[in-house]
Amino acid sequence: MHLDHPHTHDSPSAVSADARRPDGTRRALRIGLGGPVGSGKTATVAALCRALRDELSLAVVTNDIYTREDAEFLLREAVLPPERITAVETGACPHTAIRDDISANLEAVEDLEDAVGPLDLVLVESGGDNLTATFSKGLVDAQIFVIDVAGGDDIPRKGGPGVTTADLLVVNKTDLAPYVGSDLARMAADAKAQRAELPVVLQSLRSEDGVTAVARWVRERLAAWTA
Ligand SMILES: Nc1nc2c(ncn2[C@@H]2O[C@H](COP(=O)(O)OP(=O)(O)OP(=O)(O)O)[C@@H](O)[C@H]2O)c(=O)[nH]1
Ligand SMILES: [Mg+2]
Repeated sequence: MHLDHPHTHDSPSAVSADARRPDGTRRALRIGLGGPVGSGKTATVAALCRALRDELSLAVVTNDIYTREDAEFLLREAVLPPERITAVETGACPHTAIRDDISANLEAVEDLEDAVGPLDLVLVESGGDNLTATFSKGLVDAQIFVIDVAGGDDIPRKGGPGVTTADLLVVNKTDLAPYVGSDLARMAADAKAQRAELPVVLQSLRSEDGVTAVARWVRERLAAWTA
């Protein structure tokens, strides 16, 4: 049981305190991707890298509990040059490393900026977790919560801070809906009811559109960040 997390009620929309590096230059926009195990976080990160790497300077931090599996996947897929991909091995519940003790992740982000910067964007993927997992606003400026249709079409209705307060909710693997009996219209309606004006994207990375809508949202965030 985790009953004592002091940061659970941080507003994920709030911007990290230190928007500038010690030398006064603006640091990269940091976007976190969280969500349940296997929902498609790494696949979304890979697709975002492919969509944005020619127009932006970007890097990725992955979190796994016991391995570097996700970083190794991104390296194998060559979505970015290897020096732009770093793994954090959390050794504990993933949310601990993105919300409670963010030091290893912050260090990873700052080391990347030092090594290959200046960067426009750093994507931080959380290890797969549960519906309560959110990022500390001290680590990321905006967060995407990724769920998928195969996890059950009642997930948006079940709520939790990821579903209700993430800056963007992604309902992934819509191509699988017919096979698992998920009602996409209901998922979209439930998500809207939980999130009021906050955006929701339904996507299939197996479709032609792929990550287009999420990439557009990232570009908008970046434009606001650099404005
Ligand atoms: N059919 C289908 N499969 C997908 C889609 N997106 C991801 N997958 C597959 O789903 C599986 C899990 O995807 P990952 O990206 O590894 O999921 P993850 O959320 O990073 O998983 P963890 O980091 O282990 O929590 C992989 O086999 C992906 O190829 C999609 O849109 N449609
Ligand atoms: Mg992953």
